[in-house]
Amino acid sequence: MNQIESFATLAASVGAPSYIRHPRLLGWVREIAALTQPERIVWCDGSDAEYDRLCAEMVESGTLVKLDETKRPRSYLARSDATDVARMEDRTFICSESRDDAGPTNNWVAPGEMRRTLNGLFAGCMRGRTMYVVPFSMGPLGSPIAHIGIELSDSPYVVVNMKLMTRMGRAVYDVLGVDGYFVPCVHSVGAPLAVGARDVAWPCNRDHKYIVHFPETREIWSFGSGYGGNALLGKKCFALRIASAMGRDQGWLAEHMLILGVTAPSGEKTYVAAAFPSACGKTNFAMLIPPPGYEGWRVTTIGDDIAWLKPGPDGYLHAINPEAGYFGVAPGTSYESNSNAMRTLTANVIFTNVALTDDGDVWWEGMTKTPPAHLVDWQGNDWSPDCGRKAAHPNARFTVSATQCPSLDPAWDDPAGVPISAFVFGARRSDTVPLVSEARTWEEGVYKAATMGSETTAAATGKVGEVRRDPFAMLPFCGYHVGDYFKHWLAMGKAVAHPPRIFSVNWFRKNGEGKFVWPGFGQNMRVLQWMVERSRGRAHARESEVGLVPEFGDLDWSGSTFDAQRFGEVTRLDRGQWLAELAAHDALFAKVGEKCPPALARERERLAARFGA
Ligand code: O2Y
Ligand code: MN
Repeated sequence: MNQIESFATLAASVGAPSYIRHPRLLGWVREIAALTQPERIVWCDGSDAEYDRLCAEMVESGTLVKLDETKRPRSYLARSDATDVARMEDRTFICSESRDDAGPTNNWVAPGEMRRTLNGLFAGCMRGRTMYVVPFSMGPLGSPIAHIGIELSDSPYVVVNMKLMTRMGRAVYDVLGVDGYFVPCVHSVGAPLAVGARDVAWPCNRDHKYIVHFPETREIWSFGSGYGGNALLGKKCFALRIASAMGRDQGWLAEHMLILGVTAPSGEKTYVAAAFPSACGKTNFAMLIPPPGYEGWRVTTIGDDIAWLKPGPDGYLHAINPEAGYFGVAPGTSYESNSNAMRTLTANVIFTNVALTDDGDVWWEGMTKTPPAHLVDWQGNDWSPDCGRKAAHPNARFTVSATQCPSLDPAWDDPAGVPISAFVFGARRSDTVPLVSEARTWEEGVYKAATMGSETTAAATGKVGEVRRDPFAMLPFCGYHVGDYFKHWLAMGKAVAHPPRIFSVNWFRKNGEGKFVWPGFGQNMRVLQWMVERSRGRAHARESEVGLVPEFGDLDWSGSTFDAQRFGEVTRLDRGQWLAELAAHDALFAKVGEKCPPALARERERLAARFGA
């Protein structure tokens, strides 16, 4: 806005509704519209009527299939382009001023060069399309832990997903006022529509995809993809990559963590935050149902993927779930594996890339033991059980509001967040890492989390069983130098009077026959109970090379037939495997380079000494 232009003229130039009083926002919308040249601008209010209207328009255009109203009320299926099915780490960039601030784990391009590339790609990219202005709060509206973003997108699929995944809508402008801070997020599917041309069901750009973050100016620009984490910019882009850099600067943490509450039969409540790499059953743990024998215990869900944690006045780290919905992976989800998730999905869901049944419902691998005799697969083709293809894409997703989750914690929307007593770091390891161990000190815990490695799955990378180092489960999500991130974590332990205890877990140990030994799922409650008790200074533990560990009798085995011999198999420490593990830690620290904090090198020496290395 130049000095003589009135606010009214500026607002009128972008068709803004009268409740928007933020000149900088209006100026930015005008600037992006001038660059991208949309046919119209729509200011989203987040209402149910708007959601229903956009879904109806997408059914009309072929982007969504309406599911059977009696089987799956108010629910839809989207089928994406076959080139646009997942987050793309190789197309994700951290464009800090200095390469050194992005560090060795991020793709870096100089901001000036990237801006030139983006200006070229975004010029006219919304021609023939609508640019939606999507206001959203990550976290409860007005919470001191929450932050606001505005996403400009030419995808109505993004708008309806953002409505389910975030606190999206008009009330955000009340929090923003006339000059409140917001993270600007620009998204285009990168497929301008020529006058009179017919659109495709899933527009995207097959040749150019860029998911770009400018951590200093806290901007996100995403081009070419309409899928998940690439396009719903509140999630991985804002709530992890940009927020992690904000947390470093402002003294808080943005983490790839679920948040759950454990209520004991006495009524005592403990909150736990847990980080797992993708494809390690995070949603199942967040919605855990205690097994028979645990009558009176309850696990409640605050979040299934991301946690923002700030020091609270009581000396605890307080966590919120910045999201308001779940973008969960569908394959493998069943009433056996996660009945809370299945019950969440009975209505008001957007499914992406699952299969369609003949009676207008959805199906995916693992949902039932016996597949239906006929389906339409995620690419719209006829499917039968013997056709040799998967019916649902392995990364098929559901988008659903958290409010539908039967295990939703009453404090999930509390602006003050919940006080965290324990951090849990878990990964997929068929050997080496025991079922559970507790760090003796904050530094030992940071070392455990920093050196975490997880075996890759077909769904994640195509390569199976390779151990990929994934510090804090943040490898694809840390928006700055990973060495500085370790340093920040070390400092956060001193920033609060009551830092959470830190634990490592591994549900995935295999025996000599390659079979999982630990039953997992609801049985993880036994380990969770021990961690909760430990964080309250109770349950027994013994010293081991990798920290404090339970003996068989330290876990509650009510209702279980799991015996001491199998417990030995999932807790055994093999010196040879740990020497190899230490070598892998050394390789990671060499990659992190000079910024790797000396405290971690000291922890490495202590660990090596305990193994007599
Ligand atoms: O592939 C995508 O776009 C989604 S990835 C995802 C979605 C929900 C929660 N976590 C993840 C992840 O990759 O960690
Ligand atoms: Mn995740």
